[in-house]
Amino acid sequence: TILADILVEKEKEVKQLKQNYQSENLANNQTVSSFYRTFMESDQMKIIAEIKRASPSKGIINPNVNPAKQASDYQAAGASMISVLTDQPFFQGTMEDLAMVRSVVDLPILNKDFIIDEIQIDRAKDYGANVILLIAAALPKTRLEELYDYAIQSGLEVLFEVHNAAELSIAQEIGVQIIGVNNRNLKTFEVDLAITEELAKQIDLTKTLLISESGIKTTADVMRVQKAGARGILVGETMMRSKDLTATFQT
Ligand code: IGP
Repeated sequence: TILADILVEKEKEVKQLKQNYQSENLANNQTVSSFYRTFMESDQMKIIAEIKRASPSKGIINPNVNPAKQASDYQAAGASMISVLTDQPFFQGTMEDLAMVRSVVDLPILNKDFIIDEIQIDRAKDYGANVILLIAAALPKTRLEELYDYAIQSGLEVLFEVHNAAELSIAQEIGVQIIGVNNRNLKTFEVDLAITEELAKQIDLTKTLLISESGIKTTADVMRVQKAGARGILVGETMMRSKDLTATFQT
């Protein structure tokens, strides 16, 4: 599967990092508002806008994007958080993209990557991220729990991504505060917003922040996941292709 292929490359990247990477603070670590709290306190649907040049499912989306410009446009249009995809082999992202975004926005930033080791969490923080992604499908539960605890202890928040009931149970056993339901199956690339509807029924939405991720394109899509209980949406492709972000945000 594609996820397995990505993880093989990640193992190599982490091995390199362990040899070469010295953790140091590279960003001005400004205080930003808490992702969990700002989203829980609002009754308006909040948008996490993603910097995504390419993806295995869609190929090239917007290769020449200037991440700093795109991020400040997202902020101006009303984004509540910026997601920066930093995986290079499959998504054409870099950690430098994250650093550039950090230098222009004061919103919380999500480092979107396939995290399998603590060193990637150190690096995310060093480059100015406030939130990391952990993907339930990528690792065994014990390892997810270790990485979750490590990120929280490092002062980061965690968006914990699930796609089915078994993965949701793992999230609940770990006790995560923020759950991202990925509507896209990372194995087949099939997108179905019903995944958000199904899993939301099994989540205590008074305590857990629910984010619906992937495949959100229209006002109807937004209304649908909002009705299911999502307080936020993570949107990549539609934002990257938008010619008028203010209009896209209004939908
Ligand atoms: C955004 P979309 O369909 O709006 O471009 O999706 C985001 O949800 C997607 O990029 C994503 C992702 C991931 C990418 C969700 N989970 C995990 C890489 C890894």
